[in-house]
Amino acid sequence: MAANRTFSIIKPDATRRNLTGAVTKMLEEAGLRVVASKRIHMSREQAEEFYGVHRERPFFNDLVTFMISGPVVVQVLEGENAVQRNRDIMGATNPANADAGTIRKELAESIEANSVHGSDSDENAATEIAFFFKPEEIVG
Ligand code: RTP
Ligand code: MG
Repeated sequence: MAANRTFSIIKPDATRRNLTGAVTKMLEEAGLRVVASKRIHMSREQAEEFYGVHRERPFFNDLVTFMISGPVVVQVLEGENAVQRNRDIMGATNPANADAGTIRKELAESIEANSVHGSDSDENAATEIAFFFKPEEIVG
């Protein structure tokens, strides 16, 4: 399987607890390489657009408010089966259900403050990468 890319966000609960390095270390140890990274503070409009697919979900407003509650680190990750590899190391959405050794089990606070986002398909990865990065900002 050829190396490919996915998109990751280190969420505000993790940046607030100074866990950017800890999360990145777990991603790297899972075989992913950070080929683009920047720390940003999303606007409400940006977060609403990014999570547009969840607009009708009951948790949408809380999720957007959480995602703009502090800085995040947006990253492009490269590796074999990058999307699935990242989902595997992230663990289940709710840290209570996540497997031992996953980022969410080891580091997350709650189903909302769950430390990381990761694209769920190659198609969404491409869309999400383009939402935050220009091609020249990604150095493979
Ligand atoms: P993500 O998109 O962030 O990688 O996480 P995911 O696929 O595991 O979860 P998803 O269903 O796409 O939900 C997106 C984010 O919304 C928050 N959430 N809150 N309060 C709740 O019941 C609830 N459910 C989901 C989480 O921050 C989740 O990552
Ligand atoms: Mg999702």
